[in-house]
Amino acid sequence: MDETQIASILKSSELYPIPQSVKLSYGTAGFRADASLLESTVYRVGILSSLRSLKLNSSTVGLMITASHNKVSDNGVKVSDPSGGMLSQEWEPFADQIANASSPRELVSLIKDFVEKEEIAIEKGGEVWLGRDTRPSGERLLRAAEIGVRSVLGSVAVDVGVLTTPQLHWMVRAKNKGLNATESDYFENLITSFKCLIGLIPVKLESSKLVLDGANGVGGLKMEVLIRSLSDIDVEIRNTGRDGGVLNEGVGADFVQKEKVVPLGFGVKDAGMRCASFDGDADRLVYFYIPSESCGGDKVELLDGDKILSLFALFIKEQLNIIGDEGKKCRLGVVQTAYANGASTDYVKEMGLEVVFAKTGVKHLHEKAEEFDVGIYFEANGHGTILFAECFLSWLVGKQKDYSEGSDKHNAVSRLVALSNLINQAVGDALSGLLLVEVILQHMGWSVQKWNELYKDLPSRQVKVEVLDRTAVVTTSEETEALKPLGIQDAINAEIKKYGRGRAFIRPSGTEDVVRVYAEASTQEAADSLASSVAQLVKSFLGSS
Ligand code: NG1
Ligand code: ZN
Repeated sequence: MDETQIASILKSSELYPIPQSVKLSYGTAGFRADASLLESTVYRVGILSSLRSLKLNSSTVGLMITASHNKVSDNGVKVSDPSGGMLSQEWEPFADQIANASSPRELVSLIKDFVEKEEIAIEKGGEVWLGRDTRPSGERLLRAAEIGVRSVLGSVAVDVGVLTTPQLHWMVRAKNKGLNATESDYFENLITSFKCLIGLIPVKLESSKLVLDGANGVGGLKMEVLIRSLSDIDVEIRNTGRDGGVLNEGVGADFVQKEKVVPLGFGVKDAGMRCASFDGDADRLVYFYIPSESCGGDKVELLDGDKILSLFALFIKEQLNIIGDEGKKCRLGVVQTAYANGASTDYVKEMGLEVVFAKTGVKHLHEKAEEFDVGIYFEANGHGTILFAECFLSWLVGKQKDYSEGSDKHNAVSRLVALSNLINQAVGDALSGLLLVEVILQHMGWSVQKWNELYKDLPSRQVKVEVLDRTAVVTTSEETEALKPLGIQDAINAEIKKYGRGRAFIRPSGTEDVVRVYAEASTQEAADSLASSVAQLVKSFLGSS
């Protein structure tokens, strides 16, 4: 790094002093904190993104400003690698170091060492695309990111506007593959592949209306644009954020999945209707319906990420079976986390699929799904997608030419090819996931209730406990056992033993300052009670904040 470059970083970093008393870490999904604390972090992630681009031959890197399902006063920043996937985990320690560097001099010294170690030719100039969700703090943070990117001299920052997280990842991936990569190309791709799948439905019935909860975030707004071009789907969108509702407050996929109650704007008048919720940046999707017998109650029947995964697995398996012996050779696998409902795991295993487990956080699931010809991954919270291996996809495209048009095998192969285009291959995407669910339900001729009958969820409960120091909880690599604090796992095991089909675990959140508790048991009362006694244990071992 020459003197001009050093001077550039020293000068710009003076604008973004690090706030006192924050220690940030690049967790499950980048950095997250109260928005007022984040300017210096976002500025520094801007620098990191330029370096990442330079390291990879000036490929385009994405920088997304969002705190997803967290409250509106929070914000966050995460990086998309040129592949459209999450930032390589090898760079996370560097992200932590620079985010916490206490002075401009220390920052420069860390960057200098890293550039040398990674042999980054800093003179060439990188390219970073910057996206943000609808949070009011987004614009200010985006300016900080731009300054960070440009402080690496010769690097270009492109503001691609207000987007969902998966849109940015998709655009970055497309750009680096040399494909058309604007937001309209993203929509065009969804529209074409959705229409193709609709056209391949054997017996088309009239489909009923879907009611969507947009979490008062960016997803509902983008969905409004998308449905203008789609005639085979009837969607009513609520909680668009235009009617005074607050982002993620009493609405959205995280709220519905965790609380299992109706979001604001929904009620008994919607009983029996097929409903769906996005989260704040539209990378999570869950479905639900209000049972008619609830008579004014606010409980919902939830169809979470596990149920979406099961529906996708069933449909893909059906197409592979139609292709016959050659189709059956495809390695179709499923990736879940410890939060997956035990009943869903049993269901996919009974279908004959391989199931593997990954640590919480999509980056871990994504990596494992890449090992299959077709890998389906979902977190119970509704974040997931389907990955097609390049060689399997080329095989499918070849088969499209071999089979005669209109034959069952040709249709099955064409469905899989269209599906691979519809589903976002970069990250979980609520918009593309929703379109895929809708077309599969139409294909099967199923109502949401019929889909829900695939299997019955084991009752579960998730709670979070605020503690003095969540890093005091250390788990095994599968996150199902706590190694620290010493003795807590034995105490948890003793609680679990008291319940039929009991299962419980704790782990520190990577996105919030809490310890999460998950419990499953044969009845809801038992799951609630197990969760609450494990939460008590967490409080007594760690002390509550
Ligand atoms: P943390 O806060 O680390 O539990 C949450 C979700 C993850 C993932 C990230 C990113 C749960 C239990 N955890 O992580 O699955 O989606 O947020 O948004 O839902
Ligand atoms: Zn999200």
